[in-house]
Amino acid sequence: MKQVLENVENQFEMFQVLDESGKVVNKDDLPDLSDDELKELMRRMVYTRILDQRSIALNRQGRLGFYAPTAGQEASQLGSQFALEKEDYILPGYRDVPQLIWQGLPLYQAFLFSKGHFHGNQYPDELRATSPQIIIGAQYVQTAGVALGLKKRDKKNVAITYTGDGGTSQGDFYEGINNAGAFKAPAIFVVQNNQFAISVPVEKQTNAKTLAQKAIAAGIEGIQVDGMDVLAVYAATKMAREHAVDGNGPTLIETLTYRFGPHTMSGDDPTRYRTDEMDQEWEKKDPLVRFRKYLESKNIWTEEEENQVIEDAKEDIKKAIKQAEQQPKQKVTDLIDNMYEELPANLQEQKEIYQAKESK
Ligand SMILES: Cc1ncc(C[n+]2csc(CCOP(=O)(O)OP(=O)(O)O)c2C)c(N)n1
Ligand SMILES: [Mg+2]
Repeated sequence: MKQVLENVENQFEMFQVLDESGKVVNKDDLPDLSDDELKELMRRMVYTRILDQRSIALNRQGRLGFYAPTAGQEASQLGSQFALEKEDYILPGYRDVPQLIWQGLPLYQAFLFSKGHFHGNQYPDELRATSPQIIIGAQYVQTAGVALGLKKRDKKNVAITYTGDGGTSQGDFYEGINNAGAFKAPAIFVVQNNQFAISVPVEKQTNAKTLAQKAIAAGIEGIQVDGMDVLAVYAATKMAREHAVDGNGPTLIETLTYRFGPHTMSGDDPTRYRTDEMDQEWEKKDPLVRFRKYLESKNIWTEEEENQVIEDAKEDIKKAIKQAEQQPKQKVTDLIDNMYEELPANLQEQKEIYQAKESK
């Protein structure tokens, strides 16, 4: 019995393309991306790092509401999103706003989501996504359903979802991967293993040596990927996407990553549950540093280009937060209208009371 488990666990070696110094360690799986595409990936990672820094500052100024920091997880988030097609579906968790933005969510709406304004969840028609899920793991079940729908409609598209290491302990996680496996639905289940569920380390979360191996019980593909290596995450997601649209069913991708900041801006203190050594060890794996080194070795990325991206990001953010702040405040009647297609009589009565107040 012990041998069976060991045999399984030994299969889940971390998949990597670039090492920490930006050198290609796996030529066979180096993705076929043009120089322009490589630069676009870098641009998105730099932009998203700035967005994270500015979002934290705006939150502290009281200009944003709920915010879950993303620095450190850019390769996991953007490498996987870069492998998607426009008509693929994203079912994100609360930390996955960057994927939505790069799939087409206007920045000012991302800010409105943070502020708890309903317009932050009214997505453009061409953006196929649900709004960030707060209930841990719930999006995994929904993804099985969306993917099955795509299959039944003969679409050559996938539904991709994201949860964290903590999310893999939820019943919804197992229900989602099992159901999608049973129906060979075109789903991609990403687990961003950032080592902690708020303050709980992954070693206390599960006795499983990897989270990727949880795929075995569902009879689906599973792979553990270096989540600080954007090319590895891209390559794994691209493979999973092809596998799914070819009718072979879902893949579980565990990305090994780290959040450099706190869990959210609501007040946890990472120094109470993480050591400086651990932070430093992961900072050496910073996905931006590694990819920058790779691009510099190919002579396709300069400091000037990076500074330009930073300036552009700051400018966009300034405009977007202004636009978000100009959005009319939400009213009680907006809440009622957004919740109900047909109003029960008691709410109709209440709505009229509020309408009268709001029109004053
Ligand atoms: C069903 C449910 N239980 C508990 C919570 C409270 N909660 C919010 S975030 C979180 C930790 C999640 O950790 P992980 O899945 O590793 O994701 P990460 O935040 O690290 O990206 C918990 C327990 C919740 N939102 N939903
Ligand atoms: Mg986590």
